[in-house]
Amino acid sequence: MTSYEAAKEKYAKIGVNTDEAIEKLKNIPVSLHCWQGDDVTGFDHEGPLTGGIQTTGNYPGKARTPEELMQDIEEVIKVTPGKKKLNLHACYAIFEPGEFADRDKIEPKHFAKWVAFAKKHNMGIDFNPTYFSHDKVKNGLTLSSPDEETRRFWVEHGKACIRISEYFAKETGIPCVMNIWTGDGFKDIPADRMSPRMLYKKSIEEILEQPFDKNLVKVTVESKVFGIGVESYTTGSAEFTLSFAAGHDGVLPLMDNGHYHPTEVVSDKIPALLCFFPEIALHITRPVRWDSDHVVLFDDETKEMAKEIVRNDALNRVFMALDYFDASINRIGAWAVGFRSWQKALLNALLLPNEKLKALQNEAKMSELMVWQEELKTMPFGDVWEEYCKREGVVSGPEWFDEVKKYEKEVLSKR
Ligand code: RNT
Ligand code: ZN
Repeated sequence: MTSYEAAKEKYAKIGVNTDEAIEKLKNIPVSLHCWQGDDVTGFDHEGPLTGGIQTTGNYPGKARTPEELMQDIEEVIKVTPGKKKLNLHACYAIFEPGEFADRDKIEPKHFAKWVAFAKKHNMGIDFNPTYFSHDKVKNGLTLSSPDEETRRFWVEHGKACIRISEYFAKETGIPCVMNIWTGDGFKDIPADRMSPRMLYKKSIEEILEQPFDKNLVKVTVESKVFGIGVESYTTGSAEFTLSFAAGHDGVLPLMDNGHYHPTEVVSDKIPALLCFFPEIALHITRPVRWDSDHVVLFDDETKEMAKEIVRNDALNRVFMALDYFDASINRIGAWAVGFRSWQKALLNALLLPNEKLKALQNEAKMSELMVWQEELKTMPFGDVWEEYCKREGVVSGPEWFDEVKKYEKEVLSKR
């Protein structure tokens, strides 16, 4: 008997079918963010990363061109099991030599190479307007700027991005999630907290005037609590984005688990929002003391978030995307550890006897529930993970990193 067969029997005894869990996991799309490969730089500008987000570290081998970034993504695909979607930012537009289009003027053609790349790997595409790292960010504000010219520029950017998102959906046959996040806010105590929010509201409403098919483009709004240099006030706060999504047909709230006060947990917010929204979206990250965007690990809160999606039967209602960027370690390794961790979290959730646990809660058998939840932690999860990786054609143990080391030696070190 193989270790997988033994594990399968153990899980069967608690009413869990491991083969079914593996089959299910294979088909759950998870959005892989392109920006881990180049420290959120993109190809449409020179100059620093702005908007309250920061990458730290200077590990060699960063992707400098679209070709390098695509090659790196292929390397990540090689060492990670599971179905992927590609998550692009508008600043990753690809121009022909000598060509340039500013953010308010970008068109589908500037993303044609990404579409070809996504098609090659059977991936859908998600998209993000880029409201940072640009000289039209005026006094730290974009869509909530009191300067009409600035605000208009960024509204036009949002509209251009809706057109591009629809193009992605049509080309790939898979709906595109288009996420609006701005770093708009103030470093120090503002005198007026409402006007920027009224402007932000107006701006997103103007973006939504761009006609589009709501079945093809899912517009999401991401909240945040604070950013570097934007410590005192964020226009797109949790209450703002949640209320905006609730009040606008076809707009979904997006929760990034780095964007709340440190004792708040997104795992608890997922079921709360699922009571009201047909669909929601997530940015999965690892905040270490603050919104640090460390690589996602197979840790308790990550497991808990996956559990809430699986046990509430919401795999088709939650759009999952990864969002972290670490420039201090091998970027491919970082990318892959995060993707593999979320795969593990989903598998872990799929291997729980969720109905049995719910019944214990409903019967108020809380001691027994605690016993079960603790004992489940030592089930042979690793053997099922190994089998899943095997069936997906990737290495399950730490040896997958040998491939990354080889790539570092042969490709990254020469950049
Ligand atoms: C920033 C937000 C946002 C970005 C990406 C690059 O705090 O999390 O989602 O990380 O758009
Ligand atoms: Zn995010």
